[in-house]
Amino acid sequence: MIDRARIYVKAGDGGSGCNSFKGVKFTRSHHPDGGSGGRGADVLIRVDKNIRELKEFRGKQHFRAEKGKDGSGNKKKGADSRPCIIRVPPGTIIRDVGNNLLLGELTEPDQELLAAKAGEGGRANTKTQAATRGLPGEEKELSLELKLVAEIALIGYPNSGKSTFLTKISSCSPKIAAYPFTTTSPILGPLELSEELPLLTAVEIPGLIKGSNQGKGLGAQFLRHAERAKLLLHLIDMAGSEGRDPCEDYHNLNQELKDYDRGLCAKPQLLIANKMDLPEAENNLKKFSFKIKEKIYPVSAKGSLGIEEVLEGIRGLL
Ligand SMILES: Nc1nc2c(ncn2[C@@H]2O[C@H](COP(=O)(O)OP(=O)(O)OP(=O)(O)O)[C@@H](O)[C@H]2O)c(=O)[nH]1
Ligand SMILES: [Mg+2]
Repeated sequence: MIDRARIYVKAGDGGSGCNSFKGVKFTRSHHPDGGSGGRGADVLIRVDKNIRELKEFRGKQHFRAEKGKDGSGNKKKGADSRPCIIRVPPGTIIRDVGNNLLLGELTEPDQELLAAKAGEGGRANTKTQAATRGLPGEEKELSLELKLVAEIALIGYPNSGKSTFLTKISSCSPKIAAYPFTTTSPILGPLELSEELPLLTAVEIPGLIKGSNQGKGLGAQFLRHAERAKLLLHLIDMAGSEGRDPCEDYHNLNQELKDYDRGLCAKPQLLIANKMDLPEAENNLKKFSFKIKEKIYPVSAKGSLGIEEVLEGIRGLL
């Protein structure tokens, strides 16, 4: 997933004002009749909810907006130019590389930011003054960073059943397989909790294991996409597949959240004990709930058991 990009933007310069004089009939005098220059085009950054990542900026990094049209005789003003619009996914953070200033965060559909301001058009000539050139448009180097907009983030060890669970609560169909790191970039799924509530989004965060913050597995690179979440769904493989211990998994993952920091470990968590259809799970759950005094939702994502209770829990917490 491409979730960072750097682009260069240049707003349009203003068009030049026109130097022109018109003779007055039956006299030797002349009146100025130049037109002023048109305004250049702004560079706007706008959210397009159909875009999911910053991929297209790999191929195109330079955006130059059009210059304003020059003025002409007969007091004809040059036309203003139309803005150059750069489309980005919801959740894009825009910074000016030159001074490292945050220009804005765009999260809502069609939200817009003025990235570079156009130059005004030049003045037309007067009796005493010559016409002027248009002003230059701003130019900047910008960094774009994507932090997905999702109210709910699914976290858990590889193979704990995050993708399987996501297919049961939302209408998306990620790849599911019995090997770790099947999901290699965050997956978004729309989630309708009830007809009265707005449509929510859930995101599967891939590749968290002990040491993710030191770059193990896929590293903690994708945890950024859980930062906007209001709620974390923490999936634990209660069957302890591949000889793992569910209690250790739980503590290790929470340690990774603490090490990553940025408020993630303070977010409310809903604990989901998955794979309860497997024989080892029942006994493991007993041991687990003896050690960890939190509310636990026993689930079989594969067998579609316990899903409604989790949705009820989400409704309660949100
Ligand atoms: N028995 C059983 N198997 C499950 C259950 N949920 C998931 N699985 C299986 O566990 C394996 C991993 O499932 P995924 O949904 O791909 O797990 P994941 O957490 O998304 O895995 P990564 O994307 O690799 O991190 C698959 O073979 C699933 O069929 C469950 O409730 N019961
Ligand atoms: Mg997955």
